Amino acid sequence: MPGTIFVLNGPNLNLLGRRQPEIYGADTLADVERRCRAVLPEGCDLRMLQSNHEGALIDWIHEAREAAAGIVINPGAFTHTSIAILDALNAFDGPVIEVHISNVHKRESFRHHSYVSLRADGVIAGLGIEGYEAAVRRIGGLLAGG
Ligand code: DHK
Repeated sequence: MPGTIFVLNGPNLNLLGRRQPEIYGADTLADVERRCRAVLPEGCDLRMLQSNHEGALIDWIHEAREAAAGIVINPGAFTHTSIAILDALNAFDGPVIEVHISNVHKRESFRHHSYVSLRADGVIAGLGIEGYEAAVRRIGGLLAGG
């Protein structure tokens, strides 16, 4: 089923490739976008978005209600704090896949809880930026009915 997939990225992910590369790797968000586009399901389009501001992410999730078929989201640290992002995602009807580049469960205990997981149809952690590709593929599968 055709449609636009929003790939939303939260705070500090604009620094991907330069920020703590031992945790987040050397690839940039532009590399993530290229790799996601390479696995884009037939008939789908992609919008890659990043903000350091919670409200901007919420506004894009609201926009997704009309403009997106599915959402891939790495909310960054808002994963662990934002009931507002959870509420916005709960107002979106399509598939949602949550991505974390690092294995959050192997890290500090404050990273072990995710509000977004209460809504996500799937959660990927610790696959590096490959997690985004897997998420885009999975959205395609869910949109196709599986
Ligand atoms: C990215 C962040 O910025 C952290 O705040 C999260 C996540 C983990 C990631 O692994 O992609 O705790």
